[in-house]
Amino acid sequence: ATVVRRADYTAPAFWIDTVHLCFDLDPAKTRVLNKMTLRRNPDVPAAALRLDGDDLNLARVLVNGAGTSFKMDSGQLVLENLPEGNEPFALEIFTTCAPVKNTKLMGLYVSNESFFTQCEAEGFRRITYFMDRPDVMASFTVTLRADKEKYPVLLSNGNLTDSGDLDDGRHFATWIDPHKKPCYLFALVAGKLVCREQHIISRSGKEHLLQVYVRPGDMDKTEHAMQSLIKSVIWDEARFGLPLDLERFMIVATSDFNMGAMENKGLNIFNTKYVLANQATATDVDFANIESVVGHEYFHNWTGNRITCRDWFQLSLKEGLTVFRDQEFSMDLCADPSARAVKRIEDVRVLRTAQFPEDAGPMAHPVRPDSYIEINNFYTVTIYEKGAEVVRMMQTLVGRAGFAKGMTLYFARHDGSAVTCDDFAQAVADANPDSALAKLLPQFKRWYSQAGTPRLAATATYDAEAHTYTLNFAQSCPATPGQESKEPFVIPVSLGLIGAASGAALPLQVHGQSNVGDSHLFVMTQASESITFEKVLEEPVPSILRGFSAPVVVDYAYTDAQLLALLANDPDPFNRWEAGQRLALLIAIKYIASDAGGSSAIGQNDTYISAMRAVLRHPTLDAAFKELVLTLPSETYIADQLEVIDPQRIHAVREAMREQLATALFEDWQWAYAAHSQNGAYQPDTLSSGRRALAGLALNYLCLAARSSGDAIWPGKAYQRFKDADNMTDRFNALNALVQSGHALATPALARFHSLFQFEELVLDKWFALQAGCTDRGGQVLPAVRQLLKHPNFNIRNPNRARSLIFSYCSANPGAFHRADAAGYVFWSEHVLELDAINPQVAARLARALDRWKKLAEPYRHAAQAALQRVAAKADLSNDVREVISRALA
Ligand code: HT7
Ligand code: ZN
Repeated sequence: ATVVRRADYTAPAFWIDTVHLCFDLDPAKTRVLNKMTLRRNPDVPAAALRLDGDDLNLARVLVNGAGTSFKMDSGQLVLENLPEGNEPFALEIFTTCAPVKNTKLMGLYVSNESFFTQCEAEGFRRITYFMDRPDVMASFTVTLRADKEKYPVLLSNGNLTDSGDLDDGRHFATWIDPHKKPCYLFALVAGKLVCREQHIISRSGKEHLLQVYVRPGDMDKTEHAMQSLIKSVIWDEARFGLPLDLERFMIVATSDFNMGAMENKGLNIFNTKYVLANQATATDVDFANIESVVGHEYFHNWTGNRITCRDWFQLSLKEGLTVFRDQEFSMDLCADPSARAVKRIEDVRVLRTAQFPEDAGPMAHPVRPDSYIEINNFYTVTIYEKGAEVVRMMQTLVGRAGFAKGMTLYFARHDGSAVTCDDFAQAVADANPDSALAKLLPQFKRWYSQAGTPRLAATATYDAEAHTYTLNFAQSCPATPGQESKEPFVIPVSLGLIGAASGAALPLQVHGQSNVGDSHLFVMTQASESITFEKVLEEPVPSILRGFSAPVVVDYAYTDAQLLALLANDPDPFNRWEAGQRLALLIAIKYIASDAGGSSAIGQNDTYISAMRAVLRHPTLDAAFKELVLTLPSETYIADQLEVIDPQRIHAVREAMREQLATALFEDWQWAYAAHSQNGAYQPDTLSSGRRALAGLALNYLCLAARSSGDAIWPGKAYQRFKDADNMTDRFNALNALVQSGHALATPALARFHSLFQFEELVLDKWFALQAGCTDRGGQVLPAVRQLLKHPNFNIRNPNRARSLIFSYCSANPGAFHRADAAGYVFWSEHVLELDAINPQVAARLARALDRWKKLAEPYRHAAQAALQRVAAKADLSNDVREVISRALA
């Protein structure tokens, strides 16, 4: 396998100005005629033209209409005898491919008898020979021809300029994209689809046609996606002055898709999971995800499409920035500051449970990686979520208005080109010359080049006589593969102080500074640094890293009393939630350490329980926030805090803590359920979804408590709720409560759920995922999963279904997966190999389930290593899986 290195980048030897593609669509043999005009790039030394190709049958190559010599080299079509000079020349290439055999879902493939494409990152080469790299931008004209009855809808990027009937029941459509684009943004769709459409007039007075295409039968699930799209258009124009630059913007849903969605210019292709929703089939979380993914893809139209990446090492240029934009979009749509904070907490939870472990494991890489074997393996939480945090820190350092100015300068400088992460950071800094970002730019950019999660160790001293309070910080960053030592980062630390006794937010007076507020941004640049606050009249508790102002771990030896003070009083909702999580973590870690391998009995934890009761019963905190505070840190997050991971021990302690919360707060949960379960007509807004989330958590705890007491009332109520609910959120929460508490009523409820929704693919995914992710009591989950593999609704070729069963078990259910008998790992290795033969991208994601095997306690560690070695021993592994497994074993 070849290693691709960022340092080896060279500009292309040729430019492709225009591309005219003509497709004769046929599932078994699609013909592709590719007519291009090219010219030599005068800025680089003359070289042969190398065109990428993969799984194509080449029939003809003509240069300026005449046959030419060519050779094949490592899958590339190499043309050496091309016209000299800088004049454009015509190149015509005729190939065929077999979409129906394309199980990788990259390039042109068939799903439910329709044609779809996926070209990012390197799928276009599976459609035709091309310079498949993002810095080659061309004008595309596309003609599609297909059987009219089977494929009545023919779509591609841009504007429809011609269409009509052909002989033999076939028809055609020609699309011209007015914008130059890299080939990874090319798309076509052909099939039996219906669409919801809406005309909108944008701020500038231009009219646009918005369309959402789905399979017939799914029209009643398209309203929310359309509304999300309209909101996205309005938001990007209002917040960043970025208008829709197309007459027509289309979204098409397919149920076979490797990722969430794809931002092809004017023709976004989506996984159905992120389009289809109505109250009967989708949960509040689904509704929220759809809004944010529709926003994300739409926002790519500027950050990604108008300005794209010079090479794939710059992937976070578009992904980190666009995640940041979709996070801001969701926050700006929130009705109040509390809902904004809830969204921020949810985003940080994803970062800490998925990205922090990645940054500490064998796949750790910088936000701008230096090398890769398979680019598909680098669509990671580091590129996306950590990348978004890096952009967020820039905004913190230049302010919201300053950041908007930075965006404006970025577009003024680079619109229509393919650029680097450096170009983006430079634009934001140059637009804010007096900012801390501008002054610290070279050091700030270490966030792009150094992998690993920095740790910020804090200590404090209070001088009660001088009324000064000093916080000392020391930063460090662990070694990561290929990076032994790290230079200090620029860390924006948002700080506050809370009176330990009064609970009041203390005014912050920093020596030598005139402004006094109750929050202060301390920009740390050295390995160790201090800050002193003056006129501190009472002993404070530090509120460090408010709003999670940097993607770091804060080590401060908080006492329980300090955490309780923050939980009760911190005006920063993020740190208020964080205090509750720290309290729970302290308890979990104490019991995990106290008796490795022994009983899971835990002590009283009265203070914690009372604090949780106070939050639950709090008169003004909102329901969504309470739900987050009362949810214990995940097993994965707890594991990430430990040097050695005993997954069974972690599971047992966390379950014991859940049972304790369930029984000790039984009456409070009853109250919470009653107070939050009537919500009137269903609306997926943040307020009512927060109420449903809290009612769902309450029901979960009530059924869990019933398990210990033997009481049948709450399981009975949950079953009733499950049957009567008028929306999927309440119905699924009730089902979840029965399944997770292991109550006998779970069996009929699951059967009923299946029969109600057997024709709803996305709901069946939930049904599979719930069973595979269920709390293990005595090892029943793996046999159930194996049984479900044989279910008539299971299909390993469909990524959503594979994820719902296999991934939910291997990657999202540590208590069931890490078995002392190694059977979970055997299951994992079998399915990595099976999937690799079908869809390497999906297989490589599954392969990552054992990333952290070196931290496992015995007997898990050896068993996991053996499973990895079994996979590694397979001779014809894909590059995708080989890269993940080799890094894990290195
Ligand atoms: N930019 C899109 C990436 C994507 C993708 C990458 C590899 C293989 C399949 C894929 N589907 C979509 C998604 C996004 O970030 O918006
Ligand atoms: Zn994206």
